[in-house]
Amino acid sequence: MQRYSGFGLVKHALSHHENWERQWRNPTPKKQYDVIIVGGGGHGLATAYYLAKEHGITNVAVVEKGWLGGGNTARNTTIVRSNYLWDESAALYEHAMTLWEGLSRDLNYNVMFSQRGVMNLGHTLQDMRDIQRRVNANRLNGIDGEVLTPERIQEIVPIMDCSKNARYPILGASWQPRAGVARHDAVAWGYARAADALGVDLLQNTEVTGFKIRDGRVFGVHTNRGDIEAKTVGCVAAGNSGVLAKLAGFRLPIESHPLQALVSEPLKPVLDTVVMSNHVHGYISQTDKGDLVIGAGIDGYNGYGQRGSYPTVQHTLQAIVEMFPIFSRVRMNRQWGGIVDTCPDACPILSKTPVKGLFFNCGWGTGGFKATPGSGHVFAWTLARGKTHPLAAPFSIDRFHSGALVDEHGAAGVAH
Ligand code: FAD
Ligand code: PYC
Repeated sequence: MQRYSGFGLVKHALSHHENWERQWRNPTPKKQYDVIIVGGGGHGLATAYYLAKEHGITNVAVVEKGWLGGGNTARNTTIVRSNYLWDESAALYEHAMTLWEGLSRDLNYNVMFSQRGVMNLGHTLQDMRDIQRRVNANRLNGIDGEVLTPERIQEIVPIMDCSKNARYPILGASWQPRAGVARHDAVAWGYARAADALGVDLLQNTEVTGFKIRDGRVFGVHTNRGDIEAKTVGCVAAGNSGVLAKLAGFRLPIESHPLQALVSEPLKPVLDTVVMSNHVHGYISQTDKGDLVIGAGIDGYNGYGQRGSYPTVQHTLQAIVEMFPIFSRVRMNRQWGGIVDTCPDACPILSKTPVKGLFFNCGWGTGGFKATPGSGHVFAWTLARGKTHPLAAPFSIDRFHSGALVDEHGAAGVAH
């Protein structure tokens, strides 16, 4: 793996950004691999990295139709937390959290994981009961969390309107101090560089257009660059998972929706934590560059356009201004959308499928960025052994037949 000395950094700083080494190769697809990962977002790249690093499986291709990390990984608002209600999901997201805490060192790449705390506001008595219940559940699972009073919230976020005169007065909040944000692109690039260094082929501009299936077993994929064979295929394609399942001949209980976000013009540092309100319906943080990062819920219709509609933006900004009147004259710089794959219980699918050798990792909906290292870690284990990792077992497709759903709509919260 490339390591820069102090001299190397100075050389690159003075080079006018010329002659930088490529961070990963641009290989020609081989005819055959041991494992194919479909989707080069954070989850797919993490899966490939852990396959190589932890299971010694390096004859792996990540097949990406666009550029690495250009899907939801590039489009998300980077909130990382593990304060989920039920034991099954809390265990999975907390597994991810412990990996986040060592990720920059593990990848030798600064993913800028900033544990600045995440606050979920309560505005009604029912909100406060739900908050208390979830914080209790988190603490029983060894996950940090506390319930904040309005006075304490005001101390942490002095610029928020915590007065009793606010239209939606703040009655309290849950607070996870270890939660925070990370630099989304760096996560994709860090995993990509590390996977490439271990021998994984990262195939960009390569779209999977079908699966090679015989006698109920997968043995490869069709792509726009020719067929590639492998006895194990893992699909990690977020908003396109339903399309891929259809190509493989089955249906997933998934809806694909646009989810939007916005960033403002850069401001001086004014907000050093993450604030989310399910009830007023908006969330906000400030990047190290100074931009406010803002979002709320999905657009209600299904679609594959990475855009979203104006009324959702308007509603989101109204919510932010209710909580932060001080931002009423801040100008927005950019808006965009991603396509999120939502399941009926707001939980992911990490599962075998009706096709032998074909596995799906999807359904993370509006909240999968925080899971990236944990998802890759357990999915790599699953692909390497051909059986489901214990942390992934509750999230198999079978739950939609058995009825053993894990309802996390409360914790998925603001965006669902
Ligand atoms: P992606 O990064 O989308 O990667 C999937 C890849 O598959 C894509 O690059 C795509 O091009 C590729 N692909 C699809 N079809 C094919 C094909 N046929 N052949 C080859 N490649 C294919 N989560 C959080 O935890 N915190 C947040 O704050 C947060 N905010 C969000 C805000 C927005 C606006 C959005 C849209 C999402 C947000 N999320 C958040 C959700 C999060 O972004 C996703 O759950 C997560 O990034 C999914 O990662 P992924 O690697 O599975 O998907
Ligand atoms: O899962 O925390 C989250 C989240 C916030 C915004 C979008 N998703």
